[in-house]
Parts: sequence; structure tokens; C-alpha cells
Amino acid sequence: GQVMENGIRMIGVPVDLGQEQRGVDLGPGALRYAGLSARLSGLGYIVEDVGNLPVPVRDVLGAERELRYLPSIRQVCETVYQAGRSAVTQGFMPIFMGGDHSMAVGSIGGVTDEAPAAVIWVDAHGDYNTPQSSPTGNIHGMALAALLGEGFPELVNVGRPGAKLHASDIILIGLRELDPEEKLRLRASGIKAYTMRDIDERGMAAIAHEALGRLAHRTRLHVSLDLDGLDPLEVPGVGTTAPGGITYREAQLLMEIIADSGLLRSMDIVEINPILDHSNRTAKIAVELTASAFGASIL
Ligand code: 4U7
Ligand code: MN
Ligand code: MN
Ligand code: MN
Repeated sequence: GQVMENGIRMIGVPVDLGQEQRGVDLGPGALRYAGLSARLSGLGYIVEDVGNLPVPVRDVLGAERELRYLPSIRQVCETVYQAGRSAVTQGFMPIFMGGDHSMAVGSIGGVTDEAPAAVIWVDAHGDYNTPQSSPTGNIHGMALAALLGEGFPELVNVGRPGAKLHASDIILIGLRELDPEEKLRLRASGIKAYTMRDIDERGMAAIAHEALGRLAHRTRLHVSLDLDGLDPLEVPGVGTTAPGGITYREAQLLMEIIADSGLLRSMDIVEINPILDHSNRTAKIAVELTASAFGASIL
């Protein structure tokens, strides 16, 4: 698979404010230690790591606890948005290293600032809650809704006012855990979702090709990879685990088919929790999947 741009910019976003588990803020380091930069430069890309964006440490945000850290998450997403927008403007393909999934409000907002993009969102969850529908109040479960213009106005209006995606621009893959209200909302949304049942019945190849076909109205693709979309037996280092996920092989195939499309322009790698992991296994798998998405092939 070939992509137009030759420069990749790695952007660390050590945010853990969108959820309750400690450790997701260590994701950028875990991805660096797992060799993301070298793996991508080995594929022929010019890779630049710009370090981590400033993210407040939750331990000093006591006053925001009741607000579920909304003010800080909004500020982080503004910063991520500008970093994503600049990367695209300067001809780089940004890889956003999370951090929890709340940062996708900024990353996807930023990469769609100049031109729209399609999104493949790999996740066990829908991330389609609003403050009203959420049973936890955790903002990482509201990221997709915010991108579609629903929920906290502070998040909906990050970077530029209003929705950043149309329902037809987004496809969910790996879904297996929805909250009751979230399920009704997703059904009504017009968003196409491939559940684990779809993957089991039809196979990942068929789904990957169909997903890309459904996104053919866009010329640029963003992949938002929540590692909890994979099976926790294979990637134990994630916070919000759900059994019965995508296998490593299925995820590889998805990424290889995405690479073949030549449309990939940006990516999120989120929800890695090195504290819960074994020997950085989850980040190493994330690096391999990212390499495949950017064109690595076995032979
Ligand atoms: B993730 C949850 F209630 N739905 O909203 C919620 F089950 O980015 C989980 O996909 C959200 O990891 C998970 O809190 C968000 C919960
Ligand atoms: Mn998610
Ligand atoms: Mn998830
Ligand atoms: Mn999670």
C-alpha cells in the first residue's frame, strides 16, 4: 500500500482524565519504548517525534474532579486540535499517541480542519454516550458523540464550532459493549457499526473491504485505534477490557487492507495502560498494527 505523504509526525498526548484507571497517561512512552519511530522509518518514512503535548496531571486537578475534568480535557483537545491541523498543513501524517480516547475529539477535529476525512474507529465500545446517557460520566465514552455534535458544547466546539464528522463518515469495528441508552442512540444515528458477531460470521476481510467501500466518498482516512477493540487475552494492557475481541491476526488483516487503500493520512493509538500490561506487549502489538496500516507487508 502506498500513501502520498512521506512524513509522519508522532504526537504524544498523555491524557488520562477521560476515565478513572491510572496508567493510560503512560501510553506515549510505552509506544516509544516499543520502537514505533524506528519501525516506521524502516518502512521509508521520514519520522519526527515532537514529544508530548502539555497535559495537566490529574493529581493536581482536585477542583475539577466533580466536573469529570471537562475544563482540562477541553483544553487538551484544543491543543491536540492545533497540533493535528498544523501537521496536516505542513504535509505530515500525524500519529496521536494516547492517552485515553477523549483526545480523539481534538485529533479528528484537527485533521478535518482543512478537508473532511473518513474515520475507521476500532473499539469494543461505541464511545457514543452523552452526559445524559452515560452510566459512568467518563468522557472517553463520549468522544464519538462529541465529534458528531452531541453532548458537552465545550467538546463539540473544540477547534471550530459544531460537528466534525457526518454519520456516514464513520465506521465502528469490533463493537461488543454498549450501554442501554447508548445502544438506542447508536441505532438511531445512522452510523455503520460492525460488531464482533459480524466479524465472526463474515470474516474481517469482507468487513474491511465493505467498510472502505462505504467510506469511498472521502479521499482521506483516519484510523482511531482503541486497543480494547482487540481481545484482552492478546492485549492485556488496556483499562476498559471487554472479552471476546478482535484477534491480533484479524487486526493485522484490517490494517493491511487499510494500507492497500492508500487513503490513510492520520491515526490515533489510544487506551494503552502499561501498568496493567505484561512486558509492554500491548504497545508492541500496537506498533506492529500501525506499521501494517502504513504499508508494512510480510513478503
Ligand atoms: B473507550 C462506558 F459505561 N460505555 O461510557 C462508558 F461501559 O474509549 C465505557 O472505548 C466507555 O475505552 C469506554 O463509560 C470508552 C462504560
Ligand atoms: Mn474508545
Ligand atoms: Mn474502548
Ligand atoms: Mn478503554
